[in-house]
Amino acid sequence: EIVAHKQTEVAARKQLRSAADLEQAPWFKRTPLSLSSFLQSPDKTGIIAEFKRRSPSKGVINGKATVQEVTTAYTRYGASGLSVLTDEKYFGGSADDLQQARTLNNIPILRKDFVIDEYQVLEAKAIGADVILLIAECLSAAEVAYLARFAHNLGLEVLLEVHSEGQLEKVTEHVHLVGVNNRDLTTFKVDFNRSCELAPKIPAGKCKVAESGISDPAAIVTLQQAGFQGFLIGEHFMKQEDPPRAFEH
Ligand code: IGP
Repeated sequence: EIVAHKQTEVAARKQLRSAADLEQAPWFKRTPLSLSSFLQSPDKTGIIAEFKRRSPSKGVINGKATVQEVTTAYTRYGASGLSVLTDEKYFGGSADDLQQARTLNNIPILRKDFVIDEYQVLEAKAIGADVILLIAECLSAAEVAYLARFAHNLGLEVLLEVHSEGQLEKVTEHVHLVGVNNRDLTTFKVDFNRSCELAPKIPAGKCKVAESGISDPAAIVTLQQAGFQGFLIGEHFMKQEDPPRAFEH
């Protein structure tokens, strides 16, 4: 269902702005930052902090905080990277949110969306993203391989999200980071053990990222011991009365 919606959305966006036009965007010439290097930097937290207004599982998480105030606070408090939802229909995000974040922050930014077409990869580069997300659940092994190579050739890093051991077969040489989503995309259930179980099975040399449902420092320590270098956190920060303050605790 999501894939069908994205196909329609991409077709409409192509009409508004051609791929050739995206390549003329000022950000297109920028050299992207490497999220995998930032995650390994000892003076950073390993946290990839997400700007997320709402989600299909939780409804509205925060309808009033602005992308400007939240992302600059995330950066100030030591995030290793930012994740900005650009999906409008399910998450209330936009490409413009990511561009705003890019203008104000000099750390890697992940374009959080359901990428199914190379047009969205060009768009990611044009709006100033450094990393794209590919979701194994939504793509065949051949599609992952093709889109990952395409992104890599543009200098973007690729985070491949998996939820089961079988999906690890879709990891290719152009996938730089592997994310284990603790949340099942169909039932929305969060299971921490998922990350710990899959961690040892992730191919060597890939940066490991644990995703979803993380809200306390103890969980981060456990995940670190399991071999994770990155921790993707959205809701816990966004649901605070004052998300910019969340990092102080
Ligand atoms: C963040 P949380 O539970 O901290 O808000 O999770 C992130 O992992 C989640 O937003 C996410 C997501 C996705 C969103 C993981 N994979 C794929 C959209 C699409």
